[in-house]
Amino acid sequence: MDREFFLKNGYIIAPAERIDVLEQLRDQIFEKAKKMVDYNGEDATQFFNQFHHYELTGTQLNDRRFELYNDISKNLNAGELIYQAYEDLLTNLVGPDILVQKGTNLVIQQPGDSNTSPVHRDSPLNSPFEVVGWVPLVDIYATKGMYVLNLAKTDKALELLSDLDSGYEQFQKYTEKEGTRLEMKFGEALFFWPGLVHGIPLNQEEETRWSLNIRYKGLFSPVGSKGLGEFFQILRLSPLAQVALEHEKEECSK
Ligand SMILES: O=C(O)CCC(=O)C(=O)O
Ligand SMILES: [Fe+2]
Repeated sequence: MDREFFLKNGYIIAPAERIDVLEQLRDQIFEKAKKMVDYNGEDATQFFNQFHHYELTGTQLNDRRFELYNDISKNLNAGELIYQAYEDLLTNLVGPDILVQKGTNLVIQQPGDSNTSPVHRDSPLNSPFEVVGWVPLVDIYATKGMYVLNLAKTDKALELLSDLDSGYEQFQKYTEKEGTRLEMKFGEALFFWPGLVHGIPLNQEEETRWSLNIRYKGLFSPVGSKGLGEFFQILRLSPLAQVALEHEKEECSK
């Protein structure tokens, strides 16, 4: 992992260490998704990119997306698979005792859909000790993806936001202008510090974006508003932590 790049920018874009695991996850999502509409083909990429031709919007789309979210999180175990696909990088970033977000979010951003995430930061609210994994299931370019401010630009944007009169407008304009527009191939994932400012442009391409986002954090790092139990679960333990936790359980039950 390019440590220097992450330290400077607060994010990193990395190719999968195990593309086969990511392809397996994408193909399983595709198998579930194609049953929700009338598609009999075998091309996951084409299906995702051209999904807007089914003209699903509003609650119709939301209901299907929610069903898929449940499937992806529980049955496909996406948190584990994404970890396996980027294992060295994530262990480097987070350490050996790792929690994973229980639910893996799925975003389906169709061309022209103005229902996008506004410019925001995930932390504060979420713990600054989390890393966000943003994992597209299709290629990302121009307005099909997301824009992200690096650490220095995030500081500048927050300065603008602190002006109570025109703060949010300036903040939004600055982010749209200065943000790095993501250019990513399927197989690459973005990992970012949740304090970074990021936002979603109106998708003006002729393809739909399908992407996952999920959070990882160290077991022994401070929690935000979303803690272990409700929002996170244990993914990996160091041998020491495993012994210690089992021993603690025994002590409690004495
Ligand atoms: O992909 C999106 O539309 C939103 C992503 C986001 O804000 C996040 O993953 O924190
Ligand atoms: Fe976000």
